[in-house]
Amino acid sequence: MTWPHETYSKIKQLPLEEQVLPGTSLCAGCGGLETLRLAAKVLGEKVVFVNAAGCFTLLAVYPFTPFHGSWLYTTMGSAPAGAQGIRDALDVLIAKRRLPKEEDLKVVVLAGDGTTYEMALSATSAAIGRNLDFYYFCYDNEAYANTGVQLSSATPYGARTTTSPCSLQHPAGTVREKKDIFEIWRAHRPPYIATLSARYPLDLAEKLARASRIAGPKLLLALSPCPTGWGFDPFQTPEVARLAVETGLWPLKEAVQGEVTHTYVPKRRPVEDYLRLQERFRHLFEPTRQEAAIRHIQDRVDAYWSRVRAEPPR
Ligand SMILES: Cc1ncc(C[n+]2csc(CCOP(=O)(O)OP(=O)(O)O)c2C)c(N)n1
Ligand code: SF4
Repeated sequence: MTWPHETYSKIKQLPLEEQVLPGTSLCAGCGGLETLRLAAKVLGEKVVFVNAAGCFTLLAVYPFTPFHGSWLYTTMGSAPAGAQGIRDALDVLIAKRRLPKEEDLKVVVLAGDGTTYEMALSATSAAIGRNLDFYYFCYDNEAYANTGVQLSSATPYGARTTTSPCSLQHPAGTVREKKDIFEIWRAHRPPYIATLSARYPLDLAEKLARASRIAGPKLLLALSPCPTGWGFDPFQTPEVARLAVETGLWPLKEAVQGEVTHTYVPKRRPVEDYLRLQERFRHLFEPTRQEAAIRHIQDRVDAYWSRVRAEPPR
């Protein structure tokens, strides 16, 4: 089955106008920035970003930002509360006719995985519970990157971080599994959740367009290859992003009112093709190949896609 594209089916349909202008101090080849750039094109100009501390802090150097829209900086745990305050203020201004409805803004939390999977999770849960009308855009680089690439709950099995190095006691590096934030959000029954990849821009744009038509809490979870933290050359960002999807490690999917659809089903290359490109997994191959760890990662991906094939939509 092919996923129907209602708004974006050709690259030339993507908005030409840039909402995130060049000239930020993020690293060259930052996959998160590319994902945000594409998402912002669809969101348009009338946006206020509520940015939790992280790499994207570097997007703005007061009083300048690369955005056409507005930007508010918050602590890691309080971005959803910041979004609530802005949403309430906008609603009050509209109700009092001090702001025309056409000038309403989309309220978008912008946060890394440390914030999303951990520090702001209870605030996010509460915001979803209050049915806050906001977007939550997570650039998931699978670590606390901005402070030195430490382990987060989004770090995948087998990856090395500065706080989970591979050692004699832990030859595979991280042996915790990545937290399933998609399912944690889905358990709250928000109206819209999607995973994104910058390497699949039409899939990404279509999901942003769908989210824009839905009121309430919306999660947009973007895998964000990080040359600095993952250890690959910046020119390889598109290839790393592509292989995450083609190996089946990063499923592209959405959940509308809780019902999951896989928006692209890859033929599935071996996970090794993806792992081998990155320094954070190098110890799985050198100096000796860690067959059990590589097999473990492959088995988990195989099991995931077997479940997808077996299960009817929920
Ligand atoms: C409560 C709190 N603890 C620690 C910090 C220091 N700090 C600033 S950015 C950051 C990393 C954020 O990680 P993540 O959300 O994954 O975003 P990334 O750095 O990957 O962009 C940390 C720990 C902080 N700002 N607030
Ligand atoms: S550390 Fe990684 S996520 Fe952060 S700006 Fe650099 S490339 Fe992007």
